[in-house]
Amino acid sequence: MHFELKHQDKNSQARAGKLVTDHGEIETPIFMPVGTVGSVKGIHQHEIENEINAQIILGNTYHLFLRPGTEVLEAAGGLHKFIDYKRPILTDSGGYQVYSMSGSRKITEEGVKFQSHVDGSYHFFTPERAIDIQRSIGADIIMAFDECTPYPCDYQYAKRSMKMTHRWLDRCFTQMNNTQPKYGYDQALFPIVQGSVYTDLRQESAKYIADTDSLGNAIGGLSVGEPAEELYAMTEVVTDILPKEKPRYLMGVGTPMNLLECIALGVDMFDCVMPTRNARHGMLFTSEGIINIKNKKWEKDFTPIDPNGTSSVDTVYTKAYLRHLIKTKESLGLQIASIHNLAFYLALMKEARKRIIDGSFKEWKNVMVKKMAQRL
Ligand code: PRF
Repeated sequence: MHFELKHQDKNSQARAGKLVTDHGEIETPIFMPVGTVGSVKGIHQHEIENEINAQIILGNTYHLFLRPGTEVLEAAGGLHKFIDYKRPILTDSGGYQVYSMSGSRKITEEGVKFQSHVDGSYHFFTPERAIDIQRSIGADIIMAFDECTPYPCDYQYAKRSMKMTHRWLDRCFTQMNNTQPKYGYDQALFPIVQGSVYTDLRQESAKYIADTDSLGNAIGGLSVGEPAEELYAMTEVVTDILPKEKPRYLMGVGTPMNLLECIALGVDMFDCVMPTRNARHGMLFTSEGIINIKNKKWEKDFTPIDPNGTSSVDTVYTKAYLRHLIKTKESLGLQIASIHNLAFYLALMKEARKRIIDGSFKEWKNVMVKKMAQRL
């Protein structure tokens, strides 16, 4: 895998680049739809590629380990073959899901003991184990095993946790060096910066991670309930330190506005459940603002879902029909809304990239963040 920095914006830290993997190229900035258990909820792989035009999707080690399990994934020949998806995949390490999903958990220097949210069974993840499982899944980009601190988090806890995440990172790299990819293509390990909302800890963590010979880096521990100003401030502290020639991935972020602001701070990659989760509740993101399609005002609105939208559902179906489908909890409604939101996120990234290259990113971004925050 390698990354080519194609263009650096003159008026912000925004960059346009190209990430080359054995499963194809990714033009950055990019948004990665979340396919937790090997499916982007409600959307066929065919639509992921052709309607949404995603270049990379995300899977979760925690979920895939619990179901279907590594035995099935290995027998299938890896996740790509199992789900019949030929483009790049990234897996998160479980370092976040064991905290957000599982019942009880106990963190020690060795690793994390946790209880499955599926059947209550107990499991133990270590940095080595997280690498082994990600070898079995076979994603192109795999993540280091970390602790994502909650918000708020006191300084001493954040500091101890960050230091442990760094020691866990060393163990992840050692395990990478002691093992081989299982399916004949490369896997790149991305380390994760932690440090909560403390500038000195974020700087220390970013320096530690900048000194590794990783092919890309991630920023974790944000978008966990802190105000947006803190998200931006910490992102900027970290992107100032992380090497320019490697891609930067901001984990679990965020709203369309968050994405544009963080692109301006030098972030290249994003993932978030928001476009799909909010779609299931009838919330649509558009270039003119946010629509709650369940609202009565759309009951007899027979205009297209989004006349400016890039996916076919945007112009084929009306707002009134989508409202009806969501109100009656039809699975087709969730599907159409999810395709719309994901296509919107991907089109936004594509436009951002074009604007970075032609020099109009900053002005465009400032207009867009205002428009997209409106409620229609
Ligand atoms: N660590 C990991 N995955 C994550 C996060 C993190 O800190 C976040 C933070 N918002 C989302 N996903 N491993």
